[in-house]
Amino acid sequence: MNDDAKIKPYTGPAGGWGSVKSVESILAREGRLISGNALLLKQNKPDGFACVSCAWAKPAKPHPFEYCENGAKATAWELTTKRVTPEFFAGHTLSELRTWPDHDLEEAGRLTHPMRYDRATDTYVPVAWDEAFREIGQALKGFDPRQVVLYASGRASLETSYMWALFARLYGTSNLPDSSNMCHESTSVALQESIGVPVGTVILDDFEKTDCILFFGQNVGTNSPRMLHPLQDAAKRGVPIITFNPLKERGLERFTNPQAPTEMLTGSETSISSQYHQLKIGGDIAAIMGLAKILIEADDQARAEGRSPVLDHDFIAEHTHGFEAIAEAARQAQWPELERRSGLRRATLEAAANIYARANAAMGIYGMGLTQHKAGVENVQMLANLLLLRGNIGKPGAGICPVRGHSNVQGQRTVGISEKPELVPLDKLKEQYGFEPPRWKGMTTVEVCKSIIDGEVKAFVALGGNFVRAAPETAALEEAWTRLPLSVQISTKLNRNHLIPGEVTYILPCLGRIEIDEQETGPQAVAVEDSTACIHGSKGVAKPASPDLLSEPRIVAEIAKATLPANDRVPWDEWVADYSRVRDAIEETYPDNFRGFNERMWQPGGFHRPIAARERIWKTKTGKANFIVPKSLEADLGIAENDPDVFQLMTVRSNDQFNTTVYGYHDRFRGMKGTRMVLFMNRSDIARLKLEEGDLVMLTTAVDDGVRRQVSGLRVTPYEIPEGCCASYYPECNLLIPVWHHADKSKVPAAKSIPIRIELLQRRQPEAAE
Ligand SMILES: Nc1nc2c(c(=O)[nH]1)N[C@H]1C(S)=C(S)[C@@H](COP(=O)(O)OP(=O)(O)OC[C@H]3O[C@@H](n4cnc5c(=O)[nH]c(N)nc54)[C@H](O)[C@@H]3O)O[C@H]1N2
Ligand SMILES: Nc1nc2c(c(=O)[nH]1)N[C@H]1C(S)=C(S)[C@@H](COP(=O)(O)OP(=O)(O)OC[C@H]3O[C@@H](n4cnc5c(=O)[nH]c(N)nc54)[C@H](O)[C@@H]3O)O[C@H]1N2
Ligand SMILES: [Mo]
Repeated sequence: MNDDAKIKPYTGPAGGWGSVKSVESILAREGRLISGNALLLKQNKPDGFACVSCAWAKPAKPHPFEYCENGAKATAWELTTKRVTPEFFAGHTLSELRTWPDHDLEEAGRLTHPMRYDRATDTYVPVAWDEAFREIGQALKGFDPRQVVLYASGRASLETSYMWALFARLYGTSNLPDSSNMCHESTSVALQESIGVPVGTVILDDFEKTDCILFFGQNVGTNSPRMLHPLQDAAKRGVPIITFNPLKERGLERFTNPQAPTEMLTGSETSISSQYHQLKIGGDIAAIMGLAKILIEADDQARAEGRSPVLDHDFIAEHTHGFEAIAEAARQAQWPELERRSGLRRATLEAAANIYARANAAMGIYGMGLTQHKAGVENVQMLANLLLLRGNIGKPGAGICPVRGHSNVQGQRTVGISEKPELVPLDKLKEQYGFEPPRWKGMTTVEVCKSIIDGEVKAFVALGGNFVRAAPETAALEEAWTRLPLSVQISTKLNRNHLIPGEVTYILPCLGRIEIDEQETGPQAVAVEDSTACIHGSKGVAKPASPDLLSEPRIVAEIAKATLPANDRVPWDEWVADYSRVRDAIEETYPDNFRGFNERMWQPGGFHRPIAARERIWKTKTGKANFIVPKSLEADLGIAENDPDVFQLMTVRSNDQFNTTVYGYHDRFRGMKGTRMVLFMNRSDIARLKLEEGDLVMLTTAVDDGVRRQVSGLRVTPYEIPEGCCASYYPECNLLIPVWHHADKSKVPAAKSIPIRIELLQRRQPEAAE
């Protein structure tokens, strides 16, 4: 913990002056106060670049400053004037760098030169690009493609992602896990079964037409702050916003728009949530079943009495399958169990159900609070059930809205990065490029972790990300990583994964999306797909961090050329010279989604690819939207059930990080300053365990599989969170997640419900609690 750590409740709104100050301090720290400010004006603009932070939609008529506090931080972080050069590496062994905190690694600046690990000196040494490509290609040729993993973090553009997935299949592997496997894969699996599309159905326009928003398990003020604008507009129109979240999240309570001068001057705030329900971790299925029970029983009664129904029976009859089964499950569910599992009272759920029952068009918004559980898929399907009961899919102002994470994570799946062959038009690829693509199922992230730990993976090539830090089972994974024959990281900044070398290890530094990408035919643009399936162009505007950097498409093409036999139907060099030709190829593979790609990506607001469920076309096995009865009312069955000393731990993000990238040690909205090593607990749990605020504790995972997993030195911090639940930060707590602790159906690590025990390590120091 930093000496100046301070923990005090935060009393301001989300946004506001705190947000402006926070942006200015990071711009100053990264040496970018003046030029960074000018570049921010280009963020999320038709002639500018798409923010590298979250995947929230960009409006067609952007605000003058279409960025948020965290988008601005992400920009400043990428545009930093600091550099990690070959001299930097010469001066620091990996053993030394491993003692640095994550924050300091990335804070060291942008990577400038391709590097290869030298075991004799325990340092990275520079390598020429062509030599690196030749050696990597040579090594890949010698492996069984089934033992090679091509990981992608969700930031790379549609063009790069298409080339990456094509390279994998030409090479002969389906092992294409991406960050989505740790994130919204529960959504992709759940919604495909429920409504026949793997993505959300809501677009920005729907926010203007909705009259009820149900908000589950997403921390909008921190993780998708630009979404506060449509939420604020809706709240101002009087639209009820009903939030279900174990933690009181400031962005869901109050917001002052930092870009509205009068709001800033007068300090006026908008209340966001009209109802805020602090349910138990993993209590969503029970809570939503409770809502469904209230609606279904009220509907039974209304119909028996000849009053107008509560449910949309025309929609149910014409468009859905399985209504009777879900209705019966809801009628059978017992209130004592629903209350115990959700942690909410029946009266509370009635208050929410009353609002929902009156809305003509309602939407359900959610994030990692639903997806990262053992029953993450069932969580999402239960929300879909609730929406279907009143016909809330496929009409204006209604729909389901998973808030995606990385800025192109949804798009990567659209253009073929998937370990599931059935989701990719393999016959089309075969015809287009004249080869036989592999048809076997590739590994997900957790399967990759297991295989690395078991020593079965020969090579791991990463298109961005920080896999060892983001994945579960950190200790075993790091240890096994050192035996990987080949580890290649395509990256912009130094991170933990670079410090865990395999037998042969390369860092290949690339341009970021904000930088000008000059190729043979001139500066290139790329495209990304946001959370609402809207695709738009992005042009780099900043001078590259180093003349030695290559673009991601170029790096992918060079690795492919060095690995694969020549195939004149795959014009790697022509694609790199002119990315619009990659877009032509994407259009040829996916004509329905990408018709007129090169022109339409520059339309104001971009273009929406068609989402069948929006049109009430159901591409499911039954040909209808499916009500799906959850197997249990508990999202994390068996955890912390019978032992009061076992707690459910959720691992969340602070307002000063982007995933494993730690910008700083503050979490303004949660009142934390100077430390991330905290454990948020309910006051009565603190008292019951005879702990005190400021005590340092150790957490151990409460499972019995012969592995000891622990994190030490977390500071006990009282917080508004239900009893039996606690919260701490990701990635520090990833050490606690067993690799087998994941969503049953989607394999997303269950990072929001880790069973743990808490032990006192050290009594509070008198000054620590000030
Ligand atoms: N600034 C910033 N922006 C980001 C990111 C970042 O790290 N920093 N990461 C990006 C990425 S990749 C992603 S996926 C998104 C993540 O954005 P979020 O989905 O907001 O992810 P988390 O921070 O993990 O927070 C999850 C929320 O779920 C709540 N929660 C936990 N358990 C439960 C539960 O059982 N039920 C319910 N109802 N709620 C629960 C938590 O209290 C918390 O508010 O953000 C993206 N945007
Ligand atoms: N316990 C716990 N674990 C979690 C989660 C959780 O909530 N709790 N969340 C999960 C989720 S939702 C996600 S999405 C994953 C995130 O997992 P990842 O996507 O693997 O991790 P990031 O931290 O986003 O990756 C950061 C690194 O990406 C590189 N990078 C940044 N920009 C670029 C670029 O433009 N190009 C390239 N090539 N590289 C770039 C930088 O080197 C940086 O160090 O973590 C998951 N892990
Ligand atoms: Mo994510």
